[in-house]
Amino acid sequence: MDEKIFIYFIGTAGSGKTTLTSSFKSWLELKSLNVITVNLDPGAENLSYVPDVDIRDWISLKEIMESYDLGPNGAQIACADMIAINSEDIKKSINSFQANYVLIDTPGQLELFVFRQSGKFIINFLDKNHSIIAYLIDYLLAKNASGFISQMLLSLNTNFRLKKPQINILSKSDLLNEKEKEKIKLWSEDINALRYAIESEEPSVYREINEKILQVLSDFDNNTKLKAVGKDYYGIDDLYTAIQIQFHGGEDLLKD
Ligand SMILES: Nc1nc2c(ncn2[C@@H]2O[C@H](COP(=O)(O)OP(=O)(O)O)[C@@H](O)[C@H]2O)c(=O)[nH]1
Ligand SMILES: [Mg+2]
Repeated sequence: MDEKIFIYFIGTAGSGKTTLTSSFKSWLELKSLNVITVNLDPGAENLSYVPDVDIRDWISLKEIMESYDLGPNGAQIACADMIAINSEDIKKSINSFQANYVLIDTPGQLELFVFRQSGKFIINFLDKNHSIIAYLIDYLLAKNASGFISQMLLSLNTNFRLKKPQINILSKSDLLNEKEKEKIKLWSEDINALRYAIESEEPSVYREINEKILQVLSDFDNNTKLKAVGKDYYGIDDLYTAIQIQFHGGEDLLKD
């Protein structure tokens, strides 16, 4: 079967997108599955994997800075918009590979891909129906209830913008102790536990706004359940299973 599934790793800067792209690729290869990687970050400097398709072959952050006399932030924005201009070439290059899984590492800053037009455009252009978002939440930003809630809102915002199936992932979970990991997972599964935590953290004067936000999260609770991943392939099998359930009704493509 050579139908491709496109998996986009999205998250705030430093949330672990590149690292997870790399470890998911080697995990799939260990299982003898066909996988390719695509780097869509024009500003990437040191990648921990060798991309099969690389946006840097078409766009150079340095050249854009020099040609248009832009600083690094302006150039990142211009480069992000140029991803769409190169979409035809990117698609051709991806289609020249036989692969079941296409892992796509997105630009460092989430807003460059999620809030601008080019991200949504390229996802639908490459494959409207077989795309899934692996949304990474940095454990460091989710350790208290207020941080956790804002990360969840950002995840919902991504879902609202891109309108694709989405799996929420707690990244770098090897840096959390079991108690912390369980606490964060509980918040993602039990809105009352989250309500209790935010009420203990913030003065009651904020209760009304907090309650409204909790209501939004609770209404979209299919999107909040977290899968924890970390070093040494921790949690990767759960991530793989969640993707299989989305596209193959749980059928396992593992050959061994
Ligand atoms: N301990 C640990 N560190 C990680 C993990 N994933 C990423 N990191 C570190 O977090 C930093 C940012 O990761 P990176 O993949 O470049 O994030 P990106 O900006 O989202 O692509 C790097 O120093 C990584 O080594 C993980 O699962 N465990
Ligand atoms: Mg990266």
